[in-house]
Amino acid sequence: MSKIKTILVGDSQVGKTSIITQLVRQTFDEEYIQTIAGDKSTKDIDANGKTVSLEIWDTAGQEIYKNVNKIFMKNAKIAILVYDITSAESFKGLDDWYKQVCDVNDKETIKFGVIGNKSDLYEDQKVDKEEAEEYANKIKAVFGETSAMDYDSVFNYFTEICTAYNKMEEDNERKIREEEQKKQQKDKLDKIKDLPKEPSPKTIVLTQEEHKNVEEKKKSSGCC
Ligand SMILES: Nc1nc2c(ncn2[C@@H]2O[C@H](COP(=O)(O)OP(=O)(O)OP(=O)(O)O)[C@@H](O)[C@H]2O)c(=O)[nH]1
Ligand SMILES: [Mg+2]
Repeated sequence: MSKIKTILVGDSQVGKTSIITQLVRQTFDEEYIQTIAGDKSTKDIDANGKTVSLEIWDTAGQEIYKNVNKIFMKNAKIAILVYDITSAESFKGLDDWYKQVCDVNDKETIKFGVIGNKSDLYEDQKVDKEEAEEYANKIKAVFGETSAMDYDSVFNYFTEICTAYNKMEEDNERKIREEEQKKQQKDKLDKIKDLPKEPSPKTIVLTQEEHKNVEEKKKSSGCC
C-alpha cells in the first residue's frame, strides 16, 4: 500500500512533535525538545473501512529552519497546520505556514487540516474557536481541537482527516474518469466527421416522352 505523505507545520512549541508521539507511541513528554530537521514516522488509520497508511513528517517550527522545511513539505498529500489555543501569535502565524505549503505543492491535490492543540489548557484559551473554524473553512481544511496528552482526541482527529482525504481522492479520481470519457466521446465524433462521404443513390425523374423511349428500347432489345 502506498504511503500518504503527511506533514505537520506550525510555530515552535505548539505541540507538533507531541501530537505525533501520542498518535504513534501513545506517550506524552512534558519536556520540550526542539525539533531541528524533519523526522518521519508511520501510522495506519482505518477511515470508514479503508486503511490510510500515513507517513508523518514532523517539521521544525523555528524560523531559521524555514528553507529546510520546504524540502520536507514537497509532495505532501495531507498538510496539518497546528496552533496552540493559548497563543494568539501561533494562530496568526497559520496563514504564513499555509502559503509555504502551497508554494511547493498543488493545493487542489492536498488535504488541509487545522488543529488547535493544548485543549487541556482551556482556561488559558487566547484563540476564539469560531474564528479558527472560519479560517479552516476558508482554506477548505478539516478543523479540530486536540490535547497531545489525550490519545483519543488525537486519534479521532486523524481518523477524521483520513476520511476527508479518502473522499477528496475519490472525487479527484471521478473527475479524471469523467474527463477521460468526455475526451473519448469527442475523439469518436471527430472520427465520424472525418469519414469520406458515400455517394448517395440518385433518383432520375423522366418525362413521359423519355419514359416511353426507354420502354420501347427495352422491347426492341428483347428485354423483359
Ligand atoms: N499542556 C499541554 N502541553 C503540551 C501539549 N502539547 C505539547 N505540549 C508541551 O508543549 C511543549 C512543546 O511541544 P512540542 O511538541 O515539542 O512542540 P513543537 O511544535 O514540536 O515545537 P518545535 O519542534 O520547536 O517546532 C512541550 O513542553 C510539550 O510537553 C498539550 O496538548 N497540552
Ligand atoms: Mg517539534
